[in-house]
Amino acid sequence: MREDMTTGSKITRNAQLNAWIKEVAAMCLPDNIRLCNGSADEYQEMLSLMVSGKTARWLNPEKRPNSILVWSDPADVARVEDRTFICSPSKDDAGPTNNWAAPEEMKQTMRGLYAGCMRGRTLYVIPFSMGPVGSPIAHIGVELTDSPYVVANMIIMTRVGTSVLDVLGENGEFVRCLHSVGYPLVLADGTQRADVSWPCDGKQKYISHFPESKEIWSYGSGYGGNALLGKKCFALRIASVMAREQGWLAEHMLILKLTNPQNEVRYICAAFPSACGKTNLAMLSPTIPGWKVECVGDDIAWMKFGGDGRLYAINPEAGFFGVAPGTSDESNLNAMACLTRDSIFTNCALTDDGDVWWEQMTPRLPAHLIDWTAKEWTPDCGRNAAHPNARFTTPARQCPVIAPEWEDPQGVPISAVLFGGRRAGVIPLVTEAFNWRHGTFLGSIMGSETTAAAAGQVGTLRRDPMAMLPFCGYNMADYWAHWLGMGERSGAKMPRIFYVNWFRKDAEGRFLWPGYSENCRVLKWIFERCAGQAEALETPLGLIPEKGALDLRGLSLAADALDELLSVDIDGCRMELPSIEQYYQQFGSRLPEGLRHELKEFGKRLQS
Ligand code: GTP
Ligand code: SPV
Ligand code: MN
Repeated sequence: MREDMTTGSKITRNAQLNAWIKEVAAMCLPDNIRLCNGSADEYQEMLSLMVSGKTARWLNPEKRPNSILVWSDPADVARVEDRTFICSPSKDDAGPTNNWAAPEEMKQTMRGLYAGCMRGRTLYVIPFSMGPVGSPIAHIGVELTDSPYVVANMIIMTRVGTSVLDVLGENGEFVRCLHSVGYPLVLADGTQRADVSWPCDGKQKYISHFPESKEIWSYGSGYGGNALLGKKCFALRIASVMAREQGWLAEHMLILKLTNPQNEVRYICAAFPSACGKTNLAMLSPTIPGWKVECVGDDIAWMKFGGDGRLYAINPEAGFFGVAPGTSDESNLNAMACLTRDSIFTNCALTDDGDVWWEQMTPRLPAHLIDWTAKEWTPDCGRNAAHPNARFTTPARQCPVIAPEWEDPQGVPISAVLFGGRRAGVIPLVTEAFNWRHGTFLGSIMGSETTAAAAGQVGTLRRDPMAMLPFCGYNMADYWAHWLGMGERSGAKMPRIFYVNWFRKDAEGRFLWPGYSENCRVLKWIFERCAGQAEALETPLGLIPEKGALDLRGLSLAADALDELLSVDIDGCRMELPSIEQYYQQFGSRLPEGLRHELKEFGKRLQS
């Protein structure tokens, strides 16, 4: 099948794929082309290649068997939202919340950057499935990349291999994902240069999406969502466009399975912005006896209607690319258990005995470390040892609480959808929407304080509708209309919608709610609401738990904390009305009438 390794003319059975590989090879000029099969041997080979190329180091095999630590270029540590573009034919189709460029102009610019950008390197062809191979909810992509780090991460995060090419067959459709770190080893004038441990383009980065042709072109970064193109680029930005065209949902949501002491099961999705607690909630260890949480997915949910009119969700990914800092036996024992072996650590610190460390990992600070910038670190040095967006990549199957049905090609039926963000004030611990349309409204006005998951300032409040602000591949107002339309289509069979906030603070700036495992108390109330059991109180914002409806047995909360957690700050809501109106205004006539109506009703409820 591999007749011509340098031009890629017959590398697979799929003629379109072969032609595309050939075209990219002619532009990027790699020394070799390699078709990846996703095997264990290939994964090991990529790790060894990274270690010999000084991109990675092996961790102590007695501490973390078969695991590596990678340090990136300090200028390439997170998603670059200001370099992310939605190149739809018209600017209005990208909408006011996305960066836009005309497709052909962008392609022309990027062709200039891609020209010869893989000189001296290997072009890896990664056929991957988002979702169980062959599932009716799954979709196929092919990433072309010059980064072994990307290959290894994609093998963990997606299903890579020949079985994908079998499903693709001779004529199958796939999303084209082109990626280059943008660091050729032979320059245009023919001079050679040595590789560096984390190749990237320090000056230019582009993460471009072409929704019409369903293509992704990424250049200049090797990090996370900028480079692992199956994740945010495909599974959210491009998939959100596909979902709208085809009548389903592609969302930035975890999926969890909740079982009560009577062995009844409910599946719940939750959309929180980046670094706002999805991985933690997805694997939570409940503190209420008899309740169980199992994980189906921790970052992305694809939901399609089943024959019964309900929404069924799959996790399109196969691994976790999780935030390391803050992860500990205390906060997320199950994530820690995933990480005991066969994992990739990026921008974590190195201990003297060859293990990894990050902030809050252990109750006691290590006396000495090498930090993520390869400098000596001691507790008094005044710097973080790990980058705040340091990440682990680990196979989902290593999670001790992975749900047995996590790879069910049919997906799991969703009973509730949660929205949430970091809100120091105003928003209560939990609020239930009156109905789907009101829930869509709550999702659309969701705000959150920014985190280190994206380059830029941390801790400023921004609206992040449905946690999709950086991930919606088309006009946000049209996306809301799609949400409303989905609800009209399936009515009462749609999941109930809730708005949660683990991050409310007191006057001294301390979290009012213990969070983490204790969030199971809120999950229990949600479960019971879905079963028509727990009591709720009507407020202008929505339905909040009746006093006593929240199971707080065994939890010691400060005396007035609960009152504050379960109160709607009416004045605070009133003060936000103008900013919501202003926010909506930028969408002009594209704003769905249903949301305009909800905002009006909200205003009225706040007056009375
Ligand atoms: P992405 O992978 O970027 O999409 O992030 P995520 O939403 O999966 O966030 P994650 O679960 O990794 O949590 C990020 C940080 O939020 C953690 O380091 C915790 O410090 C913090 N966090 C998570 N859950 C809670 C909670 O219930 N309460 C508080 N106070 N902090 C939390
Ligand atoms: C996020 O930022 O929401 C992530 C990490 O899950 S990344 O893959 O870099 O997008
Ligand atoms: Mn995420």
